[in-house]
Amino acid sequence: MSITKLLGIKYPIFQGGMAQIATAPLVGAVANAGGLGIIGSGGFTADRLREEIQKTKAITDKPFAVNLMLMMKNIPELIEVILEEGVKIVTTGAGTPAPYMETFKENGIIVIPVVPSVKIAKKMEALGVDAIVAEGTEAGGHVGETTTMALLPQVVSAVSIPVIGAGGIADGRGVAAAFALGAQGVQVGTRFLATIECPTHPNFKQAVIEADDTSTTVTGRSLGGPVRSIKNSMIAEFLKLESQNASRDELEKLSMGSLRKAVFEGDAERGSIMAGQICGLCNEITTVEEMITSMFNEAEEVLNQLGKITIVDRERELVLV
Ligand code: TUI
Repeated sequence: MSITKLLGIKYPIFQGGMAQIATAPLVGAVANAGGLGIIGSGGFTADRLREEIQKTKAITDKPFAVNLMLMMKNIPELIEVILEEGVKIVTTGAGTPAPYMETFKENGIIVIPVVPSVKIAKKMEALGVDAIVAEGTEAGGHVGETTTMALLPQVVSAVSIPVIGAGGIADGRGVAAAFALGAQGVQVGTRFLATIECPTHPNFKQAVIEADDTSTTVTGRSLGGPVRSIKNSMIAEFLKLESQNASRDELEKLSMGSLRKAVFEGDAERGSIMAGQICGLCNEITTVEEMITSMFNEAEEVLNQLGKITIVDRERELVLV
């Protein structure tokens, strides 16, 4: 079954479950535009998640999902809320959903983990998940080391469940490329940061719009949790401390609360503006609907054009003989 049929959506696009950002206004808009909106529950209490689910239901009657950031300690409480509210699609990140699979399956929940490697993709398939998001290191936030270009076809070859491509996709060309590599859909985060419905401080959006292809970097490798964000004075300080082998305590003190500082206070210098390498293509703010429809119109155009291209000159041998 196609991923769109399985999930009851029109366009095969997931909106990444970005912590503190992917809340009701964005999720509801994506669902109404025909994509899969995903509430980012990272940093939420159970009550806050319930509130966001109810607000989303007030905006849309279309399916939507909740992302569980598995480094969080309150996952069992968040799952209780997901069950009580009847949410039927869960994506996971930053860990394994193994301890919760039985609960998910007993309750008919579709489980789609985000993975950064072939090894983890295979492990997830063996758990009985329904599909996989293969996320390359171009993505924003918590990332692995392999690029989307290399990761996606390797994951597609390694598993027999549907694969969604993520990391570095912001327009129709990226969608077409992901399909060429064997994906059945795409997950997009950064491009949604430059939408009207994205509920971040205007300074956060501006930083994304102004960024180019070299504006992001990865911090936190020394802590075993690499995170991609737009360079600023806090990130420069973090990298300097890491190069001096600073302690975990010192590094965590610097980054504590920095995502909220960027998202809500608009502090573009001391806050953490998590975004992917494709931010250089996110140059104007549009509505979510405009974004999704133009992305898929362009993807169809690109794929049609590619169908007309001659790559191998089959007459060449004849001409030469
Ligand atoms: O999770 C993400 N991206 C995120 S989470 C996040 S919240 C955060 N806030 C502050 C500091 C750090 C994080 C921001 N961005 N993407 C999905 C993703 N999952 N990327 C990598 C993974 C992953 C990593 C290891 C998935 C599974 C895994 O291991 C599973 C296993 O079985 O070992």
